[in-house]
Amino acid sequence: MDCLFCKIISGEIPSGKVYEDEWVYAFRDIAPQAPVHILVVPKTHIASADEISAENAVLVSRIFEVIPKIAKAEGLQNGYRVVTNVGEDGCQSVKHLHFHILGGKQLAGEMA
Ligand code: DGP
Repeated sequence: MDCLFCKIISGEIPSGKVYEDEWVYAFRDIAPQAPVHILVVPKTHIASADEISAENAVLVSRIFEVIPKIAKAEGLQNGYRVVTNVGEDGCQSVKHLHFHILGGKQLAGEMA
């Protein structure tokens, strides 16, 4: 499968890794939209949040266990935003489920 984030997870493409365990990989976004902009992904390929099912939902749970740890390590004690884009209308550019952690400044109040 020709998936950019699968290649990042495998190390074929370098990334600024901030966290890794058996199920989850997290790395700095190449085009940060906030002082802290990290992508958190399941190591297993899931195309988007639209593909979350009873069979793979445990991976999403693992991701959401990791997110507060990353936020703490990045000093986001004043808050942050977690975003996942889905499909064309959602402006998803990489078809591997990923959650953006955005923080390090007062974020915009509007989300769309
Ligand atoms: P989205 O638009 O939600 O699919 O977000 C994809 C994000 O992936 C976007 O913010 C930029 C980031 N990105 C794209 N290519 C690379 C890459 O090669 N390395 C890293 N670290 N991030 C990338």
